[in-house]
Amino acid sequence: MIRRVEEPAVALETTLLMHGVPAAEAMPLARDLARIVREGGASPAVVGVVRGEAVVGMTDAELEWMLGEGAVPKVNTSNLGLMLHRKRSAATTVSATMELAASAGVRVFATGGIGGVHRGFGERWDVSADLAALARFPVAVVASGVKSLLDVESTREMLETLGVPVVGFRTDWIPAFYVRRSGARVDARFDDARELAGFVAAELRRSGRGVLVANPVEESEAIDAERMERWLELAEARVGEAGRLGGRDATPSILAALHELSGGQTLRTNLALVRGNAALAAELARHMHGG
Ligand code: PSU
Ligand code: MN
Repeated sequence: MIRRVEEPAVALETTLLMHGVPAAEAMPLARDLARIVREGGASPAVVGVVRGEAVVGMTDAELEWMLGEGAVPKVNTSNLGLMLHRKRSAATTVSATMELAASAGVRVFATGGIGGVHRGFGERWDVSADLAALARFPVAVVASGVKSLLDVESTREMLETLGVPVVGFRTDWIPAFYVRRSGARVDARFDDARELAGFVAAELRRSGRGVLVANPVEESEAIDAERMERWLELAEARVGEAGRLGGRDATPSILAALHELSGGQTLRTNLALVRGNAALAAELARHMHGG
């Protein structure tokens, strides 16, 4: 593994850049996130697999190369090792990013939303490896909760089963990505970043597991719940049966359909929430490092 980062550090994932936003937005977003993390007093560490090498702290050149490749697959903890073995390149999801961040000693990670329990899991099991990773790797994941295309309540239950604390930053509710609140509650609310950092540092050390820090998108960029539900129905219909039932390609195709259907609103909200998470993650990393 290549580790190219100084503490306090904030890990950033490549799947979000490669598969979560339109290609034209990826590099500008990456640069923006890096700037936000630096302004928050921490160093950005983009995580990915570059030609068979796991990298924590990708260079701009490596990232530009990867984003230009087009056909780089997303990997989770199950196929990360295979990509290394076969000397391939891959974009890391939350689970694979957590694993690599943990082995590099990076304790804070900012993303958009985590994967979770898909709707319809009673018919066919599709639960993101992100949940198991939260129970395995001592990394705090700052995210705007769970994508609304998932079953948020079931995801919340599963996190509890796995023993993963879910804490809200200035909220009592787990956000549903574009929407500021779902019907599921956090375990505890923190209003002060320094106090939250104190809990996170102690909890990672104590439990050896992860923590989910739920940070809702700023109010001015949030999407109303009913409107979101309508767009989601349309997007799922467009993507079709394969998309609805899940699989690794479900998320990227539904997100792309949503961006189009909403006239770009979901994309604007998506970008805003990731930026907000990067800012909070940097603040946490700084406090956790004694700053
Ligand atoms: N949420 C988004 N955009 C994304 C993802 C989540 O808004 O691109 C990515 C993250 O990398 C997350 C992954 O870890 O999707 C989950 O995929 P799956 O359901 O296949 O585990
Ligand atoms: Mn899945």
